[in-house]
Amino acid sequence: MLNLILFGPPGAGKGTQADFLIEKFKLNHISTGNLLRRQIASETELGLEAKSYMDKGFLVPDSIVIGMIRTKLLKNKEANGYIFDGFPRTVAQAKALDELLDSLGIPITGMLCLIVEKKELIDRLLYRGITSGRPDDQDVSVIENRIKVYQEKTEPLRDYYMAQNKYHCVEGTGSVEDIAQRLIETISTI
Ligand code: B4P
Repeated sequence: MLNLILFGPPGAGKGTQADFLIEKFKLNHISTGNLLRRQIASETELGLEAKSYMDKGFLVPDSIVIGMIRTKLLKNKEANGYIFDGFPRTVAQAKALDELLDSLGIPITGMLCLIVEKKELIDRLLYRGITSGRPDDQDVSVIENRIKVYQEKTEPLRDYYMAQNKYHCVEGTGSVEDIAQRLIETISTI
């Protein structure tokens, strides 16, 4: 089973590359961003709470996100493997994921990190703000807050997965196809 985590700052191309890898390796896509946006669109209680954090560029509380992942994993036990996109984003989430996967007997194969510089991230997200209407992509100060939260809360996960020998990085600029090729080559070496 191939179980991958896509890692990187907001706008690094996690969702974009997940689409390629799902097609190539026939994996299940678990994107916490997409799951949360679905809850917001359905105007559920969870969605309304999540929106108040997301619109300001803050992380949604761990308890909400971990509960969503647990439900999703237990529903898809027969999958070929998973791509976790945008999860885990905190050390508490990484530990919860390890516990959950241990109980299901499915280890993480590796974490794939996309490296992109800050100006490029901001340009990409502002452009997506125009084309998609996503509220968290429309204001530079919200985007900068997301990048700051990433540096403070999410980057420490690099050490967590490095200690398990599971951390791999590729350059995240260039054409979407070239980056996908870099990821596929990295996966073949794991
Ligand atoms: P996410 O939905 O995960 O959004 P994201 O970090 O902005 O990345 P995404 O994957 O969507 O974008 P991508 O880089 O592919 O999270 C949104 C919010 O949800 C978070 O801020 C947080 O509030 C909440 N949340 C989600 N998960 C959470 C968790 N686990 N815990 C707590 N809170 C959580 O692409 C960005 C743009 O770049 C796209 O427009 C794309 O077309 C473009 N792009 C991609 N590759 C490119 C390339 N090579 N060249 C040029 N443009 C490119």
